[in-house]
Amino acid sequence: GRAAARRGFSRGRLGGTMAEEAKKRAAFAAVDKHVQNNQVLGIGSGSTIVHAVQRLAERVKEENLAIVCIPTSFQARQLILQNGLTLSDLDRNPELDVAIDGADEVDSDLNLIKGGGGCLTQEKIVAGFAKCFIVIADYRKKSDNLGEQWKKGVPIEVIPMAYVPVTRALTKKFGGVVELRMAVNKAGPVVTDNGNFILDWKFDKVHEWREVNSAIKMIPGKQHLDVSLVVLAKPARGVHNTAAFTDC
Ligand code: ABF
Repeated sequence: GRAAARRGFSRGRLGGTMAEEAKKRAAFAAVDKHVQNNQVLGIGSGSTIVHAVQRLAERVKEENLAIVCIPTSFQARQLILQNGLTLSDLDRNPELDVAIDGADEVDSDLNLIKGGGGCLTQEKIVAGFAKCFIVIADYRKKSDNLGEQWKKGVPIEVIPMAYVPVTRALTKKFGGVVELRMAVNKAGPVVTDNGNFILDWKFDKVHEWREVNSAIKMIPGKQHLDVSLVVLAKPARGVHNTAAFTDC
């Protein structure tokens, strides 16, 4: 109903439009506040980043900015090229000024679930080499505890040969249910940009995320856990129910 639409949960046209508007406002605010001339920028993945890249392209054109972009996925690479921005890579630019990305959920301690879109490993690598990491999260992503908004679990990229033992190790240690992410047509598993699989860990309680993050990194065969414990310092900007968070 209307209340649901107001909260952005409606699947209808109104809800969709409101959600896009919220993403756009947060993305524009983030780019306007954090992007400056002569920067090397990491470009995240997902649907929010599309708005950020659009604003970036406008600013580059209007202000004649010299910006170099490092993609975090095939999608990000295409976005950079389609918007006429300068594409680079970590070989040429191993250090970034700012990485900008979306998130699936942000809790009140600013822990994030990322990787719903399946691009977590490259996103994390690119963010890891940036001096500053900006997360664009509109109001729908905000929750008191991880799992309240994002119901699909914590994505974990895994080397294909290891997905069964990693699944067992995860559930043994932390409980919950682990699912191998399947392609939409169910013909086979989703394969990431890196040729790996994705496990979605549906946890059944609130965890100490920092500990979980470190523990999962020690399981052989997994690539990354993206309960990105990039504990972000403070809300940088709130614009009409949207927020861009930063750890700069
Ligand atoms: C990426 O895109 C991911 O880490 C996250 O899963 C997703 C967010 O997508 P959207 O902006 O479409 O909500 O940042």
